[in-house]
Amino acid sequence: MATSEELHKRRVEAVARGVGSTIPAYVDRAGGGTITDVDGREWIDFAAGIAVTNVGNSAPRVVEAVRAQVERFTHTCFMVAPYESYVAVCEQLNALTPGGFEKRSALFNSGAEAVENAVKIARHATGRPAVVVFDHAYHGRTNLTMALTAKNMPYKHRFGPFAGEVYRVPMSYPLRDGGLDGATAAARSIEMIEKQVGAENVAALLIEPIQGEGGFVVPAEGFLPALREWATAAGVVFVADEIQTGFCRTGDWFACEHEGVEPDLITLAKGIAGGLPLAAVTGRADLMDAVHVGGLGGTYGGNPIACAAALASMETMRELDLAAAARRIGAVMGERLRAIAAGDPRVVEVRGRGAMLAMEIVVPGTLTPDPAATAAISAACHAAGLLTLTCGTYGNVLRFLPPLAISDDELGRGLDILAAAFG
Ligand code: PLZ
Repeated sequence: MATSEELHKRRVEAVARGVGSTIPAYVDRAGGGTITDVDGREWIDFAAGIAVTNVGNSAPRVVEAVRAQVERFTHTCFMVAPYESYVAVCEQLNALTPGGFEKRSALFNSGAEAVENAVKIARHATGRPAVVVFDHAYHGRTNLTMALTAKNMPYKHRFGPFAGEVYRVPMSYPLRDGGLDGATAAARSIEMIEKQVGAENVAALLIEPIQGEGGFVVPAEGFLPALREWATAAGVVFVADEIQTGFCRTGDWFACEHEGVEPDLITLAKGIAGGLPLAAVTGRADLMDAVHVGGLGGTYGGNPIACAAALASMETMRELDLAAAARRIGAVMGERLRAIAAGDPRVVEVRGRGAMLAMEIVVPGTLTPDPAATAAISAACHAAGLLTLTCGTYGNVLRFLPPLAISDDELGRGLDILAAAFG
């Protein structure tokens, strides 16, 4: 077998430079909470492919379901010749997502595609043009979703012009907004919408209940409910982007449940199908069904292999109670992260929920972000066998997203490596 170094040389000659990788090692196999490269080196996985393999890599039920489906048929296109698994995934999403009202779902391939479709549906149903998003938001890399995403580098730089009718308002970010309470932070954002856009022009308010790429920003309590309440009164479609927070990651099936928020539409992807590409928009039947027949779709959306994987993933989450696992991981990890923070003044905050935790890194005694220190700590983890990711508008957040199927032993070893990387 080729070595990671050899593969890297081939990659540089063959793969476009614009596609980056966190580590220069090439995967041979992965399972549970460990990734092994072609040279036999191991990493404890605190990335889960960016919050995707919540059930673990090659989870047994997923492998079995995919194998069985591949043998029956690989693709007919649901828009041409439909099949049961697509319907079954939609039934499950309608039942699992928050909101006791009647729902419908539609399936797509990627998170960005789900977000694009949620905006299409909200615009179509309301007849309004504007979309409101937040500082630090991340919603994807397609043209519309780049417009919805806040951060220039690396996502938007020189890729414009971007789609119009996108308006950005402040996020509740307690560490950096002077600790505004949720209601006050929401009032500030709402006033900006009303004065600068006009509520009657707004089709959708789109928000990540805990921001992912933007820095694992957890809004102050009451922020999401206040926005939800305003959207209802204003006839604005409240869209929760749960692409990173969904499927047990935060200790509930969906992060909105934490404060009892019921979105009109939810965008889903990542954890939905144990690593196979699948995404969805789930929401109020009246909104979803407003769109004319044939108005939504795509060749691969709800591919049968991805649907089989999704059904097996959701079954695994239920069977192993992975929401409880996320809470357990959060308790163990949170304690260790707070201990590290207590002994290192660069860590200004430990935040997150369940198995979605982060540390924000600053110049000690200030709120000045320190992306160089963040990158150095992350690199030390990689060198010592722990796969960590960074995020944040300022590149100064270390984030931890282990598979929810990680073993106690792997989790403990990973946290030991992390503690050592802080020195
Ligand atoms: N919405 C909340 O987290 C994807 C992006 C990685 P896609 N986040 C990882 C990268 O650098 O491209 C994401 C998300 C939220 C939307 C998306 C987009 O999902 O499946 O990557 O299109």
